[in-house]
Amino acid sequence: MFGSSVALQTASLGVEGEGIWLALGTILMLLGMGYFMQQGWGVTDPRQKEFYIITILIPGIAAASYLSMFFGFGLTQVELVTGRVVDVYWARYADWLFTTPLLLLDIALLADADWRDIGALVGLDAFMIVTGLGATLMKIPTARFAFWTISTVAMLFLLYFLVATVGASAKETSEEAQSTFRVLQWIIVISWSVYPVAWLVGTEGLNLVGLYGETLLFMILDVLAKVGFGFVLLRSRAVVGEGDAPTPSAEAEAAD
Ligand SMILES: *C/C=C(C)/C=C/C=C(C)/C=C/C1=C(C)CCCC1(C)C
Repeated sequence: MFGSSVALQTASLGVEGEGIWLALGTILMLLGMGYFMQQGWGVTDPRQKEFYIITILIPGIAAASYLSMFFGFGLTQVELVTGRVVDVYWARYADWLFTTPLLLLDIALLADADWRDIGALVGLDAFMIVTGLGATLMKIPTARFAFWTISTVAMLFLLYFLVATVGASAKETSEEAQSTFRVLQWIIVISWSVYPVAWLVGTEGLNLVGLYGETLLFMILDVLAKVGFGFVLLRSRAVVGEGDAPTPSAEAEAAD
Protein backbone atom coordinates (compact mmCIF):
# COMPACT_ATOMS: atom_id res chain seq x y z
CA MET A 1 0.00 0.00 0.00
CA PHE A 2 2.61 2.49 1.15
CA GLY A 3 4.95 1.43 -1.62
CA SER A 4 2.39 1.93 -4.36
CA SER A 5 1.34 5.37 -3.13
CA VAL A 6 4.98 6.46 -3.08
CA ALA A 7 5.39 5.06 -6.58
CA LEU A 8 2.34 6.97 -7.79
CA GLN A 9 3.57 10.18 -6.21
CA THR A 10 6.99 9.78 -7.76
CA ALA A 11 5.42 9.05 -11.13
CA SER A 12 3.12 12.04 -11.15
CA LEU A 13 5.62 14.61 -9.88
CA GLY A 14 8.50 13.19 -11.87
CA VAL A 15 12.13 13.22 -10.79
CA GLU A 16 12.48 16.99 -10.15
CA GLY A 17 8.82 18.03 -10.07
CA GLU A 18 8.71 18.26 -13.87
CA GLY A 19 5.44 16.28 -13.75
CA ILE A 20 3.62 19.61 -13.60
CA TRP A 21 4.83 20.46 -17.11
CA LEU A 22 3.96 16.99 -18.38
CA ALA A 23 0.44 17.43 -16.99
CA LEU A 24 0.12 20.89 -18.55
CA GLY A 25 1.48 19.53 -21.83
CA THR A 26 -1.15 16.76 -21.81
CA ILE A 27 -3.94 19.28 -21.18
CA LEU A 28 -2.79 21.75 -23.85
CA MET A 29 -2.40 18.99 -26.46
CA LEU A 30 -5.89 17.67 -25.65
CA LEU A 31 -7.35 21.17 -25.88
CA GLY A 32 -5.64 21.70 -29.24
CA MET A 33 -6.86 18.35 -30.51
CA GLY A 34 -10.41 19.03 -29.30
CA TYR A 35 -10.44 22.45 -30.93
CA PHE A 36 -9.25 21.09 -34.28
CA MET A 37 -11.82 18.26 -34.09
CA GLN A 38 -14.61 20.68 -33.39
CA GLN A 39 -13.52 22.84 -36.32
CA GLY A 40 -13.26 19.92 -38.69
CA TRP A 41 -16.54 18.28 -37.70
CA GLY A 42 -18.70 17.58 -40.75
CA VAL A 43 -16.05 18.57 -43.30
CA THR A 44 -16.62 16.53 -46.45
CA ASP A 45 -14.14 17.95 -48.98
CA PRO A 46 -11.43 15.24 -49.34
CA ARG A 47 -8.49 17.69 -49.41
CA GLN A 48 -9.76 19.59 -46.38
CA LYS A 49 -10.43 16.32 -44.57
CA GLU A 50 -6.82 15.25 -45.18
CA PHE A 51 -5.51 18.42 -43.50
CA TYR A 52 -7.87 18.01 -40.56
CA ILE A 53 -7.01 14.34 -40.00
CA ILE A 54 -3.25 14.98 -40.07
CA THR A 55 -3.49 18.09 -37.89
CA ILE A 56 -5.74 16.37 -35.31
CA LEU A 57 -3.44 13.33 -35.14
CA ILE A 58 -0.39 15.47 -34.27
CA PRO A 59 -1.53 16.81 -30.85
CA GLY A 60 -3.38 13.50 -30.29
CA ILE A 61 -0.15 11.49 -30.48
CA ALA A 62 1.62 14.11 -28.37
CA ALA A 63 -1.13 14.01 -25.71
CA ALA A 64 -0.73 10.23 -25.41
CA SER A 65 3.03 10.63 -25.13
CA TYR A 66 2.74 13.39 -22.50
CA LEU A 67 0.27 11.37 -20.46
CA SER A 68 2.55 8.33 -20.51
CA MET A 69 5.51 10.49 -19.46
CA PHE A 70 3.38 12.01 -16.68
CA PHE A 71 2.83 8.50 -15.33
CA GLY A 72 6.57 7.88 -15.53
CA PHE A 73 6.14 5.35 -18.33
CA GLY A 74 8.54 6.80 -20.89
CA LEU A 75 11.28 7.51 -18.38
CA THR A 76 14.61 5.68 -18.33
CA GLN A 77 18.09 6.16 -16.89
CA VAL A 78 21.30 6.07 -18.93
CA GLU A 79 24.48 5.52 -16.94
CA LEU A 80 27.40 7.24 -18.65
CA VAL A 81 30.96 5.92 -18.53
CA THR A 82 31.76 8.95 -16.37
CA GLY A 83 29.37 7.62 -13.73
CA ARG A 84 26.77 10.34 -14.28
CA VAL A 85 23.25 8.99 -14.49
CA VAL A 86 21.05 10.77 -17.04
CA ASP A 87 17.26 10.73 -16.64
CA VAL A 88 15.72 10.54 -20.09
CA TYR A 89 12.11 10.66 -21.21
CA TRP A 90 12.55 8.46 -24.28
CA ALA A 91 8.79 8.53 -25.01
CA ARG A 92 9.21 11.94 -26.61
CA TYR A 93 11.37 10.42 -29.34
CA ALA A 94 8.61 7.92 -30.17
CA ASP A 95 6.19 10.87 -30.32
CA TRP A 96 8.52 12.95 -32.54
CA LEU A 97 9.18 10.04 -34.89
CA PHE A 98 5.50 10.15 -35.87
CA THR A 99 4.52 13.78 -35.30
CA THR A 100 7.42 15.52 -37.08
CA PRO A 101 6.75 13.69 -40.41
CA LEU A 102 3.05 14.56 -40.05
CA LEU A 103 3.91 18.24 -39.57
CA LEU A 104 6.11 18.12 -42.67
CA LEU A 105 3.39 16.32 -44.60
CA ASP A 106 0.92 19.07 -43.68
CA ILE A 107 3.15 21.91 -44.90
CA ALA A 108 4.28 19.96 -47.99
CA LEU A 109 0.67 19.27 -49.00
CA LEU A 110 -0.09 22.97 -48.57
CA ALA A 111 2.86 23.74 -50.89
CA ASP A 112 1.69 21.10 -53.42
CA ALA A 113 5.15 19.52 -53.18
CA ASP A 114 5.71 16.34 -55.18
CA TRP A 115 6.08 12.97 -53.47
CA ARG A 116 9.81 12.78 -54.18
CA ASP A 117 10.38 15.98 -52.22
CA ILE A 118 8.06 14.82 -49.43
CA GLY A 119 10.06 11.57 -49.29
CA ALA A 120 13.35 13.47 -49.00
CA LEU A 121 11.91 15.68 -46.25
CA VAL A 122 10.54 12.76 -44.22
CA GLY A 123 13.71 10.71 -44.74
CA LEU A 124 15.93 13.50 -43.43
CA ASP A 125 13.53 14.01 -40.55
CA ALA A 126 13.52 10.34 -39.49
CA PHE A 127 17.33 10.34 -39.72
CA MET A 128 17.43 13.44 -37.47
CA ILE A 129 15.18 11.88 -34.81
CA VAL A 130 16.88 8.47 -34.83
CA THR A 131 20.40 9.93 -34.56
CA GLY A 132 19.03 12.26 -31.84
CA LEU A 133 17.80 9.20 -29.95
CA GLY A 134 21.25 7.68 -30.52
CA ALA A 135 22.83 10.79 -28.94
CA THR A 136 20.48 10.40 -25.99
CA LEU A 137 21.20 6.73 -25.30
CA MET A 138 25.00 6.62 -25.83
CA LYS A 139 27.16 6.04 -22.75
CA ILE A 140 30.30 7.81 -23.97
CA PRO A 141 30.04 11.63 -23.82
CA THR A 142 32.06 12.13 -27.03
CA ALA A 143 29.73 9.76 -28.88
CA ARG A 144 26.73 11.64 -27.50
CA PHE A 145 27.98 14.95 -28.85
CA ALA A 146 29.04 13.38 -32.15
CA PHE A 147 25.51 12.06 -32.68
CA TRP A 148 24.03 15.37 -31.56
CA THR A 149 26.15 17.09 -34.24
CA ILE A 150 25.07 14.62 -36.96
CA SER A 151 21.43 15.08 -35.99
CA THR A 152 21.77 18.88 -35.96
CA VAL A 153 23.42 18.90 -39.40
CA ALA A 154 20.52 16.75 -40.70
CA MET A 155 18.11 19.29 -39.22
CA LEU A 156 19.87 22.19 -40.96
CA PHE A 157 19.66 20.34 -44.30
CA LEU A 158 16.00 19.61 -43.64
CA LEU A 159 15.18 23.25 -42.85
CA TYR A 160 17.09 24.44 -45.91
CA PHE A 161 15.27 21.91 -48.10
CA LEU A 162 11.93 23.03 -46.67
CA VAL A 163 12.57 26.72 -47.31
CA ALA A 164 14.32 26.35 -50.70
CA THR A 165 12.78 23.35 -52.48
CA VAL A 166 9.36 23.04 -50.88
CA GLY A 167 9.23 26.85 -50.80
CA ALA A 168 9.70 26.88 -54.58
CA SER A 169 6.63 24.64 -55.05
CA ALA A 170 4.69 26.88 -52.69
CA LYS A 171 5.36 29.83 -55.01
CA GLU A 172 3.13 28.17 -57.61
CA THR A 173 0.11 28.01 -55.30
CA SER A 174 -2.53 30.62 -54.50
CA GLU A 175 -1.69 33.91 -52.77
CA GLU A 176 -3.46 32.65 -49.65
CA ALA A 177 -1.56 29.34 -49.58
CA GLN A 178 1.73 31.18 -50.07
CA SER A 179 1.19 33.49 -47.14
CA THR A 180 0.13 30.58 -44.89
CA PHE A 181 3.20 28.64 -46.08
CA ARG A 182 5.47 31.54 -45.08
CA VAL A 183 4.04 31.74 -41.54
CA LEU A 184 4.21 27.95 -41.05
CA GLN A 185 7.71 27.82 -42.49
CA TRP A 186 8.87 30.33 -39.89
CA ILE A 187 7.09 28.51 -37.06
CA ILE A 188 9.02 25.37 -38.09
CA VAL A 189 12.39 27.04 -38.69
CA ILE A 190 12.34 28.96 -35.41
CA SER A 191 10.78 26.39 -33.08
CA TRP A 192 12.63 23.34 -34.43
CA SER A 193 16.01 25.11 -34.19
CA VAL A 194 15.57 25.44 -30.44
CA TYR A 195 15.18 21.66 -29.87
CA PRO A 196 18.89 20.83 -30.21
CA VAL A 197 19.65 23.76 -27.88
CA ALA A 198 17.14 22.44 -25.33
CA TRP A 199 18.80 19.01 -25.57
CA LEU A 200 22.21 20.62 -25.05
CA VAL A 201 21.23 22.63 -21.96
CA GLY A 202 19.10 19.77 -20.62
CA THR A 203 20.06 16.60 -18.77
CA GLU A 204 21.06 14.81 -21.99
CA GLY A 205 23.73 17.43 -22.68
CA LEU A 206 25.44 19.83 -20.30
CA ASN A 207 22.66 19.71 -17.68
CA LEU A 208 22.50 23.49 -17.17
CA VAL A 209 18.75 23.70 -16.59
CA GLY A 210 18.00 20.28 -15.09
CA LEU A 211 15.19 17.93 -15.99
CA TYR A 212 12.66 20.45 -14.68
CA GLY A 213 13.82 23.27 -16.99
CA GLU A 214 14.27 20.95 -19.94
CA THR A 215 10.77 19.50 -19.59
CA LEU A 216 9.31 23.02 -19.45
CA LEU A 217 11.29 24.07 -22.51
CA PHE A 218 10.27 21.02 -24.58
CA MET A 219 6.64 21.47 -23.51
CA ILE A 220 6.56 25.09 -24.74
CA LEU A 221 8.26 24.08 -28.01
CA ASP A 222 5.94 21.10 -28.55
CA VAL A 223 2.80 23.19 -27.98
CA LEU A 224 4.04 25.94 -30.31
CA ALA A 225 5.24 23.55 -33.03
CA LYS A 226 2.06 21.41 -32.95
CA VAL A 227 -0.93 23.38 -31.65
CA GLY A 228 0.34 26.78 -32.81
CA PHE A 229 1.15 25.30 -36.21
CA GLY A 230 -2.27 23.62 -36.52
CA PHE A 231 -4.04 26.78 -35.46
CA VAL A 232 -2.42 28.81 -38.25
CA LEU A 233 -2.92 26.06 -40.85
CA LEU A 234 -6.59 25.39 -40.11
CA ARG A 235 -7.49 29.06 -40.02
CA SER A 236 -6.09 29.58 -43.48
CA ARG A 237 -8.55 30.18 -46.29
CA ALA A 238 -6.14 28.11 -48.42
CA VAL A 239 -7.16 25.06 -46.38
CA VAL A 240 -10.71 25.64 -45.22
CA GLY A 241 -11.81 27.17 -48.54
CA GLU A 242 -13.70 30.37 -49.30
CA GLY A 243 -17.13 29.05 -48.45
CA ASP A 244 -16.32 27.64 -45.03
CA ALA A 245 -13.98 30.21 -43.52
CA PRO A 246 -15.59 32.87 -41.37
CA THR A 247 -15.17 35.79 -43.79
CA PRO A 248 -15.38 39.34 -42.41
CA SER A 249 -18.67 39.91 -44.28
CA ALA A 250 -20.19 36.71 -42.88
CA GLU A 251 -19.13 37.77 -39.40
CA ALA A 252 -20.66 41.19 -39.95
CA GLU A 253 -23.89 39.56 -41.13
CA ALA A 254 -23.95 37.35 -38.07
CA ALA A 255 -23.55 40.43 -35.89
CA ASP A 256 -26.52 42.14 -37.57
C1 LIG B 1 6.32 18.18 -32.09
C2 LIG B 1 7.68 17.87 -32.00
C3 LIG B 1 8.69 18.46 -32.73
C4 LIG B 1 8.42 19.52 -33.74
C5 LIG B 1 10.03 18.01 -32.47
C6 LIG B 1 11.12 18.41 -33.10
C7 LIG B 1 12.37 17.89 -32.70
C8 LIG B 1 13.60 18.24 -33.17
C9 LIG B 1 13.76 19.24 -34.26
C10 LIG B 1 14.74 17.61 -32.56
C11 LIG B 1 16.01 17.83 -32.87
C12 LIG B 1 17.23 17.30 -32.20
C13 LIG B 1 18.45 17.59 -32.79
C14 LIG B 1 18.56 18.40 -34.04
C15 LIG B 1 19.77 17.17 -32.19
C16 LIG B 1 19.66 16.03 -31.25
C17 LIG B 1 18.56 16.14 -30.33
C18 LIG B 1 17.17 16.41 -30.95
C19 LIG B 1 16.52 15.09 -31.27
C20 LIG B 1 16.41 17.12 -29.84
